Amino acid sequence: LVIDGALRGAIAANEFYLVYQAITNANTGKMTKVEALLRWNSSLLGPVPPDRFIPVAEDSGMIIELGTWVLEEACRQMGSWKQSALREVTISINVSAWQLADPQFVTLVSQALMRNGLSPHQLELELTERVLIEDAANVQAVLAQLRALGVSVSLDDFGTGYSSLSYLTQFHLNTLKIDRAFVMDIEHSERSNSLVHAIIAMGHSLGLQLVAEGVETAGQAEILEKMGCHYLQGYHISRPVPPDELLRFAGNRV
Ligand code: G
Ligand code: G
Ligand code: NA
Ligand code: MN
Repeated sequence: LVIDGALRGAIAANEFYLVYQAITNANTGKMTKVEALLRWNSSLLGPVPPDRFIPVAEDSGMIIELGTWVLEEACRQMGSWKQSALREVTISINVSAWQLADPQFVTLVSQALMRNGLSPHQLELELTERVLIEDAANVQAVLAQLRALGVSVSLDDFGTGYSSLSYLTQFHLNTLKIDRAFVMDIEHSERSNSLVHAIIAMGHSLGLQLVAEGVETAGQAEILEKMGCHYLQGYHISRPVPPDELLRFAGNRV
């Protein structure tokens, strides 16, 4: 309730900002994508983590407005990187179920791209498995429209929660993001190691790109690269950082 009240007006008061986490090519180490992650510094509550305010924004419907702000801000930032070392990266943003159900969604995406002079190939949308089951028929239609537009779609936190392998054939996805819960133990647990290996093999045979999340050690990165995982994301590579820090990091990585 307190969060809900504080959320109202927080966009207008400029209390939100985005941080960016590098996603690197596992073979070359080059930064090919960045994930935009939302942060809120509330004037009333101080910093509130997204795990706490996103569900509240979803319950109140405010996530539509907030998600639109994220989309617009990420595209604006991307646009500002045109002459920089980051000009070729793809930006990945998180999208919640409500946004996908909004009849305006595809229009909002295409307008944000156009307004900022971006190619649709520079944008990737991250969906969770929960998004896919909410209204499967509509989601399929929206994903088809996004695909026609040239925007990529990735399935976030793969393997947790609502996991069903039928999603992989039912929905047209470009990328699977292997949840960090599996990546965490690959060095020490034979079972986690086998599971990640199997997910990567399955992704390959379905023509999907694979991103490992939560890569925290050089050992994990090496195992994942040997397994054929295409991209790595996690504290071992970089924490989520503000735009200026990302630019500095890109200087060494692009
Ligand atoms: O950045 P952090 O690891 O604290 O994020 C926690 C959770 O909040 C993650 O599940 C992440 O996907 C989600 N999240 C972060 N930014 C956004 C956003 O812009 N939109 C939505 N819908 N979720 C986000
Ligand atoms: O659900 P989603 O995958 O979007 O969540 C991303 C969240 O994971 C971000 O909030 C980010 O801060 C966090 N994160 C990113 N890399 C790592 C990592 O290597 N270890 C841990 N523990 N968390 C990470
Ligand atoms: Na994500
Ligand atoms: Mn994830």
